[in-house]
Amino acid sequence: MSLIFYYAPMTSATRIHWALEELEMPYEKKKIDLAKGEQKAPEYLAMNPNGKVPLVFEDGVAIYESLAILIYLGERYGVDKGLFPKPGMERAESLTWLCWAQGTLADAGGRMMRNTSERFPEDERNAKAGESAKKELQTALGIVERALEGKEYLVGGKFSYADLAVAGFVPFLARLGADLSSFKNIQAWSARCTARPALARAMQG
Ligand SMILES: N[C@@H](CCC(=O)N[C@@H](CS)C(=O)NCC(=O)O)C(=O)O
Repeated sequence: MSLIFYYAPMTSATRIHWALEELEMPYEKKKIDLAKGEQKAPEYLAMNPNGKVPLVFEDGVAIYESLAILIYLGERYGVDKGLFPKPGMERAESLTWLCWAQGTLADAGGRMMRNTSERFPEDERNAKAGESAKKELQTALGIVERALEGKEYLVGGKFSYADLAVAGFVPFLARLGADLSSFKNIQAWSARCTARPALARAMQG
């Protein structure tokens, strides 16, 4: 077993946990206790100088940033398993969704959270920035809604890492206060994706 997955439950690592479970291949899990600061221990920082999860260590290389890990897993293992298209136009579509999920969708959600959530100090929150992030989030969700029109999944007619990359953020965004009520396609697709046994296994921690 050569792949080691460093994670903490209910964090950015959960999408990667889900992605690994979808592959149904052996890997070793190492839970990092964020509350104890294990992500800032020198031996961990030597692998990921950002001191964050997730991290995948394989063949002597530490791979961090969940987007990079998802692409790595997709390219190396996901093609054979039908989770990531081989190089070509469907691969390009998948990469678009993976990058868009992180750079546009989650970015708007993150800004909304930082500016509206009481978990962040009041003097660091900006109501106007929170409001415009919320609008951007609704616009972004509208893009997913239209992309799903007449389709069960985003790319190639079957579940893939493109769906995982986007749907993996939806429950978090809903908890944050994103309004999904008019997005019927997203609701049905998100329910399909999040009902997958691989996600249930990942959620066990
Ligand atoms: N851009 C990074 C974000 C990773 C991240 O923010 N991880 C958080 C958990 S959600 C973390 O490890 N926080 C611990 C810390 O900052 O000390 C990724 O996508 O992998």
